Amino acid sequence: MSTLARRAADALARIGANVPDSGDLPARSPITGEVLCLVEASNTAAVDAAITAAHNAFRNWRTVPAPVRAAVVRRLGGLLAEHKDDLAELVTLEAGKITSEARGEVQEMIDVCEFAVGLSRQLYGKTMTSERPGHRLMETWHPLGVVGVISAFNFPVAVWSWNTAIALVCGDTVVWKPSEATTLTAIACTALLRRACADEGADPDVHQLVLGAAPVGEQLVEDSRVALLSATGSVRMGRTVAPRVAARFGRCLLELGGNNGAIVTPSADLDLAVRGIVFAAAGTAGQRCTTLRRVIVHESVADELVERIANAYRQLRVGNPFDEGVLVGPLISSDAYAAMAGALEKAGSDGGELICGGDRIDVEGDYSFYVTPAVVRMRAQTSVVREETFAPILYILTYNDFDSAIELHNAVPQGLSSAIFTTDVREAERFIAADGSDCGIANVNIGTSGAEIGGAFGGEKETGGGRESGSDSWKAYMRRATNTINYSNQLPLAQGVNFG
Ligand code: UN1
Repeated sequence: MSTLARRAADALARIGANVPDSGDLPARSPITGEVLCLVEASNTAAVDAAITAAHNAFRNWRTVPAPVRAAVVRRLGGLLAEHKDDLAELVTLEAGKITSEARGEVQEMIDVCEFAVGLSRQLYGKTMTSERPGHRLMETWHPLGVVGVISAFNFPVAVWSWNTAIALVCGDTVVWKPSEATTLTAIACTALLRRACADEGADPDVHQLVLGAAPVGEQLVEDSRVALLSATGSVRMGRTVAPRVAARFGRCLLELGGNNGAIVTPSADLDLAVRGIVFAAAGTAGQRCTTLRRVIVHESVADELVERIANAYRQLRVGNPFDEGVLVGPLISSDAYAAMAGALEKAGSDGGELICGGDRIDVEGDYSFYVTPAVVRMRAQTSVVREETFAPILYILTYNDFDSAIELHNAVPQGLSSAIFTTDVREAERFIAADGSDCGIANVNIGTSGAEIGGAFGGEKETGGGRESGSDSWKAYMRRATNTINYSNQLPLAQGVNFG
């Protein structure tokens, strides 16, 4: 067994999960490109059985009071805190994140569990005044059913927890299909949740794990017992999923691509802007959906900003994500590297000037893909800049009047996250106003990534319109009933209708 395979097996064993050893799905590590172990994929019958089990479990789970359901989520949060390092180790092994970011991802899970526990006593419905005497009008929120969760490799555990912690307190049951690239973290999370259910005397069937490639997800898409499909991934995936779920009148919650921009104005605190930009653009090797991909900077400060970013980039250590001091780990696959190289070439032929980075470097041999984060100065927002390339490429564009900066910012098909760096209150307010950023997340003086769980997370346009995690995102996981109660002995009709 190699060192990495041993680390994975040990972390799984400490968590109390079975260590997989056979099957046709290779669990790989992007750190070296090696196969850590083989995992069994779910065949059609297994996916069907998982949906059936979740569907059956729902019948009882929906009647358990929400604060009682929350006990499972509270326990899950406790187990996650206890196994934070073990789960973070698996996240680093499978997704290639540096340790601090992997731990941050697990912290995000712990936070969302806490949030969901509080939420379990706040699934509020409104009471409205009725137009009829002796009547009360109100709304109640009820569990929806089975929630299918399709998640991506880059947040292999946090995105599952945003969905699952909230869905469980809402009274739904869950069938999870993680990315094929991150099956071990999924096995680990499932083991912890099963333990939480056992400790709290809850039915473990409320959560089901299914593993495999796209056809497994398609089964969730097509099965009318899946009431809500919450899918995180590419715009291309969303385009196939959304119409198929809509065709059976199911619900979708989509978190698709981002192409996040930051405007830097002449009044910006450049020290702060540089730090915010570098973390958002190069962190996680550019593989967050919230990664900063475009900077739109005022001409008067553009040269200075670019020089400072390039200086900071030259100091970023790229390498094995377990190594102390490394800030940028590997890309997930050879395809990711090919996409990055292709985009850089296209940007070059569009007249872009490569300021720094973009090189593949040998860290752990031929089967792993490490790159130096790239900065490219563009003369115009050409098609390659309007696309999301899931790699660390930061395009720099310039502007000379603020309205055109906002126009340029919004002139991409995606609408997830955005930021402005300014000390001018008018610019800051305008950026977050109705005619400012058109994104689901609009920040002032912080970067585009690293959102807290307390807010609703998601975006507009091709990002898909879904909202997960905090605020009132829970409403997507429940159905609303409007109730009119007549406590009089008359039967007045609404709108003054008289019927004999
Ligand atoms: C994602 O990349 O899919 O805001 C999610 C952030 C993280 C979540 C990113 N809290 O960057």
